[in-house]
Amino acid sequence: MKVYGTETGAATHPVLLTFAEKGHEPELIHTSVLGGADKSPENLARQPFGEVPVLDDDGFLLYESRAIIRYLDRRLPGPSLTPADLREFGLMEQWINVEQYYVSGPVWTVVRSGPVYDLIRRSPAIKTMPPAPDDAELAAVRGELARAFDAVDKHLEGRTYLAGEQFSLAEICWLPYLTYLFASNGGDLVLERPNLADWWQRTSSRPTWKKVGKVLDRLENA
Ligand SMILES: N[C@@H](CCC(=O)N[C@@H](CS)C(=O)NCC(=O)O)C(=O)O
Repeated sequence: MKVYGTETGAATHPVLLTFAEKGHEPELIHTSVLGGADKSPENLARQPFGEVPVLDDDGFLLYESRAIIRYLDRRLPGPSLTPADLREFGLMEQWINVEQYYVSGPVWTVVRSGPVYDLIRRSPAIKTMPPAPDDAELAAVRGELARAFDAVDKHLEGRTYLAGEQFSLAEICWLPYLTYLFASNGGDLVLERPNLADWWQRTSSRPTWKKVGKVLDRLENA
């Protein structure tokens, strides 16, 4: 199978991590976001919104990272990343939605204030990207993250993972954004919440994530 994306992309990471957790490795076709390849006619034919990742499974094309990981979990042999228990399944879906609606957007605003964006600013692509947030905007998004992280910290009391005892697709959705938050001077928001900090330690140290969770450190990688 092929994945169009970048090895440092927070939206490509869940797909790469799902492959790794299932014991597989896709062919990653580097589609440079900073180089504008995501907006190329070829990529727009695959992904009409001009984004990556896109999965190509023997000619069957699928986009949207959270759809791709659910597909892969059923498509690939290997350990299931979806709890069989109905309530645990519900919790997994709840926390995927919390990531999508309350976490990844604010995290990206924090990223725009930090060292990763200092690097991106040296790229010609910065013309098409929003500016760094001012102090008021940064404080507001940190407040939004604090609210979401208070909720997850409370939920993780007495639990190993977001859905219960099993590492699931919910962890796969959260890890990339928290990793970029740490790389952007926002790790204090995680570490000051004890249950979330323990969960972070448990999940970010997985060999699969250490292998695929590469943060942008060179413009050529993005
Ligand atoms: N909702 C999409 C978002 C994908 C996304 O934001 N991808 C980034 C790269 S990591 C991208 O394509 N950025 C280009 C852009 O924002 O125009 C998904 O989850 O697949």
